[in-house]
Amino acid sequence: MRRDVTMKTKPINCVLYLLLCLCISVSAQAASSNRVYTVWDNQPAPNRGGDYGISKARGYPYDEDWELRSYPLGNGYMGINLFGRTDTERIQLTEKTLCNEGLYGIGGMASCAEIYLDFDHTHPLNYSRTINLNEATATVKYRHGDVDYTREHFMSYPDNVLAIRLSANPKGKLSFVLRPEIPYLAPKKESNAKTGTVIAKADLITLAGNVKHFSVNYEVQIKVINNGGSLTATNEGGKGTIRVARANSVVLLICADTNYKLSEEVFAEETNSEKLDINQKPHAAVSKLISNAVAKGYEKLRERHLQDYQNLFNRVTLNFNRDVPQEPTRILLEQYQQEPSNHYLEELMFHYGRYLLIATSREGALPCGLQGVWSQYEVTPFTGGFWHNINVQMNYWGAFNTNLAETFIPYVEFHEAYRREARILATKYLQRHRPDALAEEPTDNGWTIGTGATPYRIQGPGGHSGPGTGALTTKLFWDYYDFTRDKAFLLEKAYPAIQEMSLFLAKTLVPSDDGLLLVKPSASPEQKHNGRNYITTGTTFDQCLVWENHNDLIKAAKILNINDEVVELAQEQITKLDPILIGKSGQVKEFREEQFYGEIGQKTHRHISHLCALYPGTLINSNTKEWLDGSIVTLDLRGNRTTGWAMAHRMNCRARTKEGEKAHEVYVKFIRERTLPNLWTTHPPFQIDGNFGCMAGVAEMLVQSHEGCIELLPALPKAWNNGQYKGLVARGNFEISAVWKDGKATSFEITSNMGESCRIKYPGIGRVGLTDVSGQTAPCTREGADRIRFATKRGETYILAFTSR
Ligand code: FUC
Repeated sequence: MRRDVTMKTKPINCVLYLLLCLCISVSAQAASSNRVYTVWDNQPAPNRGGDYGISKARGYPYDEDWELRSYPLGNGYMGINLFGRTDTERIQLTEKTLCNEGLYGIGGMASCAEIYLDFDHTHPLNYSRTINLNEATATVKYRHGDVDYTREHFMSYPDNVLAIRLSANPKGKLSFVLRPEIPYLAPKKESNAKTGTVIAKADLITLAGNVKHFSVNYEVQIKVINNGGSLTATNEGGKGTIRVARANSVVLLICADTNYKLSEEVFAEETNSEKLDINQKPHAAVSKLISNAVAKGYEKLRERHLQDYQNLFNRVTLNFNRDVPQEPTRILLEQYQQEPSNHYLEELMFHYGRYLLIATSREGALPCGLQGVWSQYEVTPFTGGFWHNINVQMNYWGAFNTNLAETFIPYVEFHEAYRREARILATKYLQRHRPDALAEEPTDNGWTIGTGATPYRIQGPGGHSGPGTGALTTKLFWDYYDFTRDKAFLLEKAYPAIQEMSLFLAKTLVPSDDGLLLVKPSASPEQKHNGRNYITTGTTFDQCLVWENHNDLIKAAKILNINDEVVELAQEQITKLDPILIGKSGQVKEFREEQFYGEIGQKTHRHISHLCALYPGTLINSNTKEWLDGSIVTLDLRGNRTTGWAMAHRMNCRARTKEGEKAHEVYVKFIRERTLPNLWTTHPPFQIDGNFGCMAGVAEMLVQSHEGCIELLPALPKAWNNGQYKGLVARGNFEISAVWKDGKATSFEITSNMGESCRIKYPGIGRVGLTDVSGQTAPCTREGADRIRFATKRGETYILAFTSR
């Protein structure tokens, strides 16, 4: 799948980028705010092959070496896992649209290719393999015999190519066999039947074939460009290989595509084999990508990759003023697991999250799934798809405040393609549960989405998760607007999604005897009672999410000056939702019929869906003290003994309750217990949502903006007593920088990207003078000791410096 996307750069960020490059070159490793971040090891990843039988796999396929130790790179369309081996290198390639039947029959991402490079270097010295997060490049370096070998890899988004440069010093010493394979040609299930050939011809190897279930035609091309030496292509036994002998250096260019087209049709309830056009072959598209890459050449491709990537990555810096340790990341993690005293790893995980988000979610490609853009499997756990009862949303929670809003656009494109089917699902849902509420026109029932979704199918809500799942999704649309203040997005993208969601949700409500409106049937995601899904009326999850969606609709309508019937309905209904109830243990109740905490459902359940109103929702906040206190009781009683992403949700909630120490405590636990040596995070199994959830959590501890003001350093733990950041984003599209010492701010900078009025909250801020960058006093209104308000000009930066510190 490939659609044309024009490269966009924010002018303001280009300037920032140039400044950053300057700083990095002056002092890369200094304790400045512009560090070079690496994930690295002094050993290659082992490659012992996958295993389905071992207990850790919990019945899922499991390749421990892939999951724990290989290093991921991605460009949104495709991803690789790099093992960095010196005997036989393994580069496993995934292309997001290549799916087979998958678990549950709704499609599942499956491995696309295994690219082997036989070097037979059995005794490497001075070995290292490194991902440089500032460049999104990966390097493998070692000495073997009297030769120094270097391999550099990057996955370019603008040119949609994986580029690898292999070199040897002294020259003429680079020899290896390139031996790619198509995995899973002998499927375990007939429904995953796959064909394919690997053909080498001169300097090109082509892997092409078909995955039967959805008629996916796929193709991968590997172009070999040698400097010196010779190439020999052979096809013995049908196995296409290229032997490189005595080259000075070699560039490999690798492109992949399928006949998948993101469209309304692909989600339609048609037979699986008709979803794609079997006569459409990706050959021309892949050949074009390869010839484009060849024409540009390695250096130009690298330059374009860096320009694209660093425009995103360099927008944010964050530094807790800890020394950069010299140990390999794997050892650093082991040390942290023993004694979590080196807070550098907490900083590194944040930056790794941003690296991973850029690698997995780019405009024109599919959104980021449960495993990002990576799967080595034939049958990927949970399909690797888009899970809507929290996971896919969590992938994007941190996109806005960490200055990567455009990474959410792939989800918007995905949504617009599936919306026609989602409307049909809404009608079906209402036919089943609320026939009296059905509209005459089937298109007038709004849209809905349930838990499971893949590039080929979506499902409606029901069973273990209530209709609130849809509103957990639209929250992202509102947040995109609220952080960017892009009114065209609000009108064209967010409003239709939110308005039609309100329309659907309005129909799921039934009047109660006491004049309320309650979602029926309703479920708090995945909660079970006496071993069965607990289906009831008006769970806090569903009630709150109706409230959030209606509230966002009302706000959006006001901004856009729209008054339609759905807005009027939302205004009428929102007062009757009674969404938050406090129980006899002081807890925010999960179920209306619950009295004491935990009497219904599992006490330590991983989902804390009733706190979605605290985060990512905003209904519970500092202005609703009783509910905020109730949230703390719930979090305390629920505990932190849980799975990966579930810890990340708790971390964000603790940030919102402004409990910095508690937020940090769960972050530490998360890194110690649910982080793998390659810094992927695990549910288990590996799920990327945890990486993104904790990245969002770090930002949420450092700046919040959901209470009508920008609250600076709202949940700062002692462990981060000194530090600085630049470029985090607050609602209203303000870029925030902060420097603090001994737990207290020394200065803040606020860049106003949209010229909106700004309100800041921080202890003692009322005493601090506001200036512009030239040091001129800027007008500002004090609203007590801890709050100020000021008008801003678009593009201007404002400074608050605490002189006495
Ligand atoms: C949700 C969670 C599970 C898992 C799955 C992918 O259903 O409840 O724990 O993360 O998504």
